[in-house]
Amino acid sequence: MDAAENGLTLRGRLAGVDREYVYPPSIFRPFSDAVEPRWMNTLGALAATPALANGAFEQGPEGWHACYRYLADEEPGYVMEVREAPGGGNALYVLTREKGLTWANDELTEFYQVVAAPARPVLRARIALAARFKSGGGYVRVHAFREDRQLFLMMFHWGEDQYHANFVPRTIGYAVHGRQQSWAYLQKLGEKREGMYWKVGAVPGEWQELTADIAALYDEAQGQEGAYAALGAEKLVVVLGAWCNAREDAVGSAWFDDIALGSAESEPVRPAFGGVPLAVGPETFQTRFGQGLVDQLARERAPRK
Ligand SMILES: [Ca+2]
Repeated sequence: MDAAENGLTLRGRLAGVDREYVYPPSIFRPFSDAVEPRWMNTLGALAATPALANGAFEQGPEGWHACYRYLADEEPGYVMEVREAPGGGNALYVLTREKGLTWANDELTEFYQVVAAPARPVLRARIALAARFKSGGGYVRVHAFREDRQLFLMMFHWGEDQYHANFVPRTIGYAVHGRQQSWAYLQKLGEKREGMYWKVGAVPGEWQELTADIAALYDEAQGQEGAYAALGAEKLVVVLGAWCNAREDAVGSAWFDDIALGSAESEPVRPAFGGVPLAVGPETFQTRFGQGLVDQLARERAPRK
């Protein structure tokens, strides 16, 4: 690396290759705290905006934060772009795919906003799968905070083989707490009744609507009316993402559009995805994310006979 008045020159050489490569400055994308504030802050420390902005993506990615990732020139493993949607208008396209590297982990890619919690929040979103997922899927996630303390997390997700996704829970936990968490992070939240999970049946190529009355779902899950109001939630983090495992040809990809976070009207809103009601029961607190590593470690620790 050469430092000069007009900047740095970065030179690289592959092991065993004589020729040097000078990295052109154009390949370095600028990074600032505003691009991906989670690199410098815990999720709960981020300031909330008064309202969710640009939920229809007609102003491109404005108002949204995105994962900051290395993007290969060809066939990048991660895509998070606002594009012209199937059926017209702009929508967010998110893709995570496996890159065939032996050291790679399961991965996720996401867009998010931190918003002041409306009274009795209702989240609406339209979702269309770009293609059928394979050993992967996607989600809409909502984290609720009072000051910097996470009150709960809700995840409306689709896909397959959550069992082998060990780093997805860790990545989510890291963003919340700023330090390494267990692969059983989501399950542990469920045990404390702070993690709620709905597996929904997303159909490739079809726009489907998520209607989530956050307060009603929380009250029903906790079995107590007024439970949400008693939390004093101050801000919500709305996250749109796709994940996949480190398995051959694994992929998750989806379109997101018309994201809205409002207050419940006097008429109750029935929580649903694609017209199917979101059921609440003991399974709401359970998830398979991270279970593969939980089982593997239990086997390794079991006394040999
Ligand atoms: Ca749109």
